[in-house]
Amino acid sequence: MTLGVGVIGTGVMGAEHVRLLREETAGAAVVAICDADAARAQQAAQGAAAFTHPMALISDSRVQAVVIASPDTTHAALALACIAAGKPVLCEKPLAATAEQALQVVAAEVALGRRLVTTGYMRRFDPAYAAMKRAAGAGEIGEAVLLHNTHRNAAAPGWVTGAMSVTNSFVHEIDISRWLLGAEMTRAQVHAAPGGDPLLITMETDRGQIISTEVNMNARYGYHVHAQLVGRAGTIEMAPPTATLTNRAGQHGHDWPDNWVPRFRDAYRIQMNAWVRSVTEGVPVGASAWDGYVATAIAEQVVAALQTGQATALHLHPRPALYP
Ligand code: ISE
Repeated sequence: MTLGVGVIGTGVMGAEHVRLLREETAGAAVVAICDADAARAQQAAQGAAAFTHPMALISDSRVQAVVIASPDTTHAALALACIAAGKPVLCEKPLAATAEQALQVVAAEVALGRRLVTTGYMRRFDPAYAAMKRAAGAGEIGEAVLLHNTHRNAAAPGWVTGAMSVTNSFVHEIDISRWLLGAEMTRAQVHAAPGGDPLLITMETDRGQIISTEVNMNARYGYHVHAQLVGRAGTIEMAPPTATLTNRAGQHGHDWPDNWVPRFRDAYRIQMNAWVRSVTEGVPVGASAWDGYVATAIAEQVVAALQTGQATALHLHPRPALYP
């Protein structure tokens, strides 16, 4: 069986998801594309149906499942529309622009009684993060007590405004830290360099672990994501994200990618294949709507902590039984 997928948005991530579905995903076909710009939608569609209104794509009978890759502020309403239409959806992170909107998505799934939403926290499918989780789970470094994260963008994308270094970038560390450590965040404090970038964010978990994260939107030299997990009996960290090392001009080293697409290419591919399989088999995979809510809710409270500079207790809505 081939799953008919409709993709909403043809920006950086929409284009990559379409490419993955067409070239590197088993069991799926792109049957529809939506972009507010009709010419862009038409061009990306390459013969598939082209829409300028996302609701038209979601209700089209050829579309069996949906990928949302439109701007962050549109995610929650579109995810809600997919749930109302009974269609599985891979929604780019963040799930919503506010915790309140994310909770509405959770509530809609709870009312339906089953999970249709996967939130695209693709780092869960990254081979390096997965290896770190496996090693920590197997007790190879003893009890994990600290996690150091580095999240550097070469340059802030043009659409980054206000607190988006937290709500659009740091949300990844919220999600991957919970996933790696198997814990929830309980406290956060934010230190900002003059001008507000970079940020150094510390969080504590309900298991007493400490997480430090540098979020840097203008590192200049390239896109650099790194994590090191510190256990009582050792550490495990990511190796440089390239297959080769170069000697040239008196220097030894590797190149850095420009942005997250090449760095997380494997993660996006593995995520897309796992999602298509999960839809076909009816078994949810990846970050849930609940995980999407948690990341956005904590990000919102971290933005408040950024204003005060104080250590702040973090709170979550009670977890519904649908998300064990
Ligand atoms: C972007 O939206 C992403 O999701 C990337 O993974 C992240 O590294 C980047 O900072 C975000 O702006």
